[in-house]
Amino acid sequence: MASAHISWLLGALWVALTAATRVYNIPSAVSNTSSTALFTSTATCLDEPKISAVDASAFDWWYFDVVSTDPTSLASVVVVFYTTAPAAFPFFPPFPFESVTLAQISVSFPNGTQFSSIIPADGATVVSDGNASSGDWHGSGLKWTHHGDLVYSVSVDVPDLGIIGSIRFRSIVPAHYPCGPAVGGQDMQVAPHIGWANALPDAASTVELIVNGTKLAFSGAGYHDKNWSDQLFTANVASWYWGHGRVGPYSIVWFDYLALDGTEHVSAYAAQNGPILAASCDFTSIRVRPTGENATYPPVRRTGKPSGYHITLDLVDAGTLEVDVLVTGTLVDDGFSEYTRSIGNMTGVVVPRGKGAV
Ligand SMILES: *[C@@H]1O[C@H](CO)[C@@H](O)[C@H](O)[C@H]1NC(C)=O
Ligand SMILES: *[C@@H]1O[C@H](CO)[C@@H](O)[C@H](O)[C@H]1NC(C)=O
Ligand SMILES: *[C@@H]1O[C@H](CO)[C@@H](O)[C@H](O)[C@H]1NC(C)=O
Ligand SMILES: *[C@@H]1O[C@H](CO)[C@@H](O)[C@H](O)[C@H]1NC(C)=O
Ligand SMILES: *[C@@H]1O[C@H](CO)[C@@H](O)[C@H](O)[C@H]1NC(C)=O
Ligand SMILES: *[C@@H]1O[C@H](CO)[C@@H](O)[C@H](O)[C@H]1NC(C)=O
Ligand SMILES: CC(=O)N[C@H]1CO[C@H](CO)[C@@H](O)[C@@H]1O
Repeated sequence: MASAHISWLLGALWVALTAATRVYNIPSAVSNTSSTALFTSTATCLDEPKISAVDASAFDWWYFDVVSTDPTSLASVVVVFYTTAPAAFPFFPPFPFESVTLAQISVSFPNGTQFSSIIPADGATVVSDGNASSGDWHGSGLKWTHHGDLVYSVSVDVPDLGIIGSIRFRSIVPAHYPCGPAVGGQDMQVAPHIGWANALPDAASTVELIVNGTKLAFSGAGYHDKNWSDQLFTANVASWYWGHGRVGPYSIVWFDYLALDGTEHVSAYAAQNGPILAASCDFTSIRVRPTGENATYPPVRRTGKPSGYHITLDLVDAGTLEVDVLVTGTLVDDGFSEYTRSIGNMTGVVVPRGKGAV
């Protein structure tokens, strides 16, 4: 009797594990099989690969960052795991890498001194488990793991660059898709043919790295998302403002994008110590505009980097959140693309519902 009971338990466990865990081995060569992308969510598998193959125009990336919550510090770290043919993605220097599996690490010290490098990997393995995943970009020294859906860590061991250490993320707010919560049946396109799944909109994070003998240790606001497409990135994008941060008790993520045909696409997310207040891609849910220097909108190719942004985010029942972002440091200004990534101070006020509607 007892042994029959035990084998039933093991059997059930085995079924549960095989149903939940999926392993993807991604070769480093460009695929000659044309790629298809998944754009409707299932109840699970939020952080798993979303393209069927990495052909010459498809891309799929896993992005992690942490920004110091000390407003006097410019400390940050960004780690990105790409599967992309370099041509599919314009934010790369014209380098001679053959590999479509590339890892990137960028750090900035509290005083703003920066370092960034892209490391080709010899293929990659992604293991999807529930709504979370782990990834290993073989031979790059960079990988990520997870413990349940809420805790992620990125480990770094790149002796050639002199960088070693780890970055830990503990989620403090729920995951989401562009237009709503992380449930099944959602449209995962934030704009035509651009998929987005935000596993960690805000995470209590700690960074412990040694960079060529210098310690870079800080705690801050962490973030992890993934983006994918079955088309060339530049086929669709004219401008794109995106960011995340904490203002008072709110964790926010904003996105305001202008397509080449002039159509604006937005996504707004706000959560307060846990519950989601807003998760929407409705046109009225958010507006992000540049402010101060170089505030030309829509931006043209010559427009320099704005000195700030104003965000109006509809918190639904809680009112409207008006946020000003003042840029304190620029992390990416690569000189070959218009892509920049910045750190800034955020201040905000909540206008209660029914007030200030002029
Ligand atoms: C794709 O096709 C090219 C040209 O025919 C070939 O050199 C390459 O090995 C192929 N790649 C794969 C992964 O089969
Ligand atoms: C900034 O900080 C880094 C790391 O501590 C240090 O190596 C560098 O010399 C500093 N730069 C300046 C201009 O102080
Ligand atoms: C994935 O997240 C959704 C939404 O929170 C939840 O309903 C579902 O149970 C999760 N799936 C797993 C396997 O954890
Ligand atoms: C560390 O030093 C080595 C040798 O000088 C250099 O190649 C590498 O780029 C440095 N790494 C960083 C993160 O500055
Ligand atoms: C505004 O753009 C100019 C030209 O690109 C640039 O030199 C300047 O630094 C920019 N201002 C800010 C605040 O970044
Ligand atoms: C950001 O906040 C810090 C701390 O209050 C302040 O020292 C710094 O001047 C601010 N920077 C900007 C651009 O507002
Ligand atoms: C790191 C990064 O740029 N992530 C992007 C993923 O896609 C969403 C929606 O397109 C953007 O808001 C993020 O900027």
